[in-house]
Amino acid sequence: MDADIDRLRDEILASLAAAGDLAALEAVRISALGRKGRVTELTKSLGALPPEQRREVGQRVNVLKREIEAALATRAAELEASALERRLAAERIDITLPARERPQGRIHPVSQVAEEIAAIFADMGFAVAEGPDVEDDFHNFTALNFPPEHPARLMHDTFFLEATQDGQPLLLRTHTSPVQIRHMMAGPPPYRVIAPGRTYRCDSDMTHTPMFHQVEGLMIGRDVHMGHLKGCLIDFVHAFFERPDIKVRFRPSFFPFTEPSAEVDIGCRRGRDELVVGEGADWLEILGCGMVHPNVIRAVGLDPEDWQGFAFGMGIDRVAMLKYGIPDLRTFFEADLRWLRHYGFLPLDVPTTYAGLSR
Ligand code: 2NM
Repeated sequence: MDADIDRLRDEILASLAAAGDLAALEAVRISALGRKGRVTELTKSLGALPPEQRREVGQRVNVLKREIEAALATRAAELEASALERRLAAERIDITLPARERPQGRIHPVSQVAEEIAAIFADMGFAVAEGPDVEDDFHNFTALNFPPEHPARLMHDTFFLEATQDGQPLLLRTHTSPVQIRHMMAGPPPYRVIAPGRTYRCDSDMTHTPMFHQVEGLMIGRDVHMGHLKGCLIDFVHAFFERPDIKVRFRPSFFPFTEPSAEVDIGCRRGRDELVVGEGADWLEILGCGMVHPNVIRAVGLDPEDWQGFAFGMGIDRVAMLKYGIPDLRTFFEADLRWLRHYGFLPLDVPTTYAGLSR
């Protein structure tokens, strides 16, 4: 009997050690300790033994039962631990890798520079205004004090559309000034806006494209004067080129919509085939400006004795080329992905004057 119990014990412990997973281990438990299990059957057979043996064998069977239970628990813990180990290995994530891929798209330098300019003027209290690309003669020319025979109105510069409105020819705006005219006619003064956007002129060579980008600004109040114009634009130039030491000069000029008018030059150095902004003894024109002409103030229904101010305009494409060293204007409009990956900006690097315009 003792030998039988020892053999049973060895067999059960061997199959228990051989169980490769929790399901196999459960099968071993049922075959040993289940209702029809071998140890259970052994317990049931004790009744057939003579009373003096029954007690001693009964104790040995109990010891066997507890030994098997303990071995089952140990093996179960082992199997659970190795199952967890395997799952952790299979589901491992390398958290040192970025969770998202770097964005592939790039912001075009024109968009980037327009955002930079808007951020600088936003700090000075200017809102952004927009208007239609298709304009009429009144908003693009007449309200801006262009005389009827002004050369800029001619077919040569302006794209006229075949479509008309109220018998008047429609055209593609030649500057963003009509946006400012619409802004002034839409609500009461004071005004402080910039108008960035596409503009069109029938001109195409090394340095001109038929569509280009402009940003204009307008500030109208009761006592806005030339000092405000100068301070505003000098601050802008320093902020935009991120160099407070750039030299700025105002040179008299002429525009139909401003009086007096000026052009703004910045200090630069012209090398063999390079142009460095902010050093050297040469000058480079970057924007036009002036005090808004009384005729323009009158055209939008205000009295120039009460309201006055300044306006300015500059080419976004041109200042983008200067700031980011892009040599050829025409490449801006070729939609060349290799060019865009080289000169473009990351979408998450939104320009602000406090975190840096360009990083
Ligand atoms: C420039 C230069 C000077 C200008 C004028 C106006 C308006 F609508 F207020 F009359 N907007 N922009 C202006 C003035 C534009 O571009 C070189």
